[in-house]
Amino acid sequence: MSMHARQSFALRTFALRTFALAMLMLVCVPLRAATSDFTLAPLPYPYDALEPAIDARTMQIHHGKHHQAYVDNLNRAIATDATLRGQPLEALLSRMSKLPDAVRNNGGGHWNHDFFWQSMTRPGQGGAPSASLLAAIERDFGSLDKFKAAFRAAGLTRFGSGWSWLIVSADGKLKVTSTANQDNPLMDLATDRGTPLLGNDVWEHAYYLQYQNRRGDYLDAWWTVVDWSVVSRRHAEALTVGASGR
Ligand code: MN3
Repeated sequence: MSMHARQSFALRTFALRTFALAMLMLVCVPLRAATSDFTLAPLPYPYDALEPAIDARTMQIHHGKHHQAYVDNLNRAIATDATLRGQPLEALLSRMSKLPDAVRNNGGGHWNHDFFWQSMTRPGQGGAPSASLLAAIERDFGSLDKFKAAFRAAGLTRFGSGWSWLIVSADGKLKVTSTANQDNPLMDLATDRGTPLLGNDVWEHAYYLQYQNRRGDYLDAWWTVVDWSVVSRRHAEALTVGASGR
């Protein structure tokens, strides 16, 4: 090989490698960003849709500031750890006892709020529990009113900040529970684990502008915006998954 041919060969190899590397980066960089970073979804209704139960200003700050901060802080918390990136949030929740507090607080915050927004609809449009869900509620609580009283009590007695939940346990039974801060029943560290059907945010930021210290009034008004069609669908799905897993 002549000197000229060697140089030209080396140049071509270099160009080819550079091209291949550039292509690889083009393909991989967006993939990595798309699969591992979390984003804030828009609310499924306008900010004022839940009035008078929840006022538009509360919804605006709750979704645009609080929920956005959980998303941003979650992305920050996982950014430098390859073992935490590119996974569904539920996969992180199920091994939360082994993860940093920043992932627990913000991962829980992101999941809980997505779930919360989807659980509500305009007053009067939430329908009623399905026949199957109502039967399960009557079996495990005695009546719909007794269930609501238990759920309200869980929210009212949660000291400080947290959530009240209706869950399906592994044995298929319904249960009312509550968690502190941004924990939830999907986390392996939860006292009562199960599949959430309904959750209410009892942090002061969820109601303070409109209700101040009257958490009980917020909890009572909240039933008018619960979307029972969503809760009923979650119940049917939980039973299907539970039955195939047993
Ligand atoms: Mn909140």
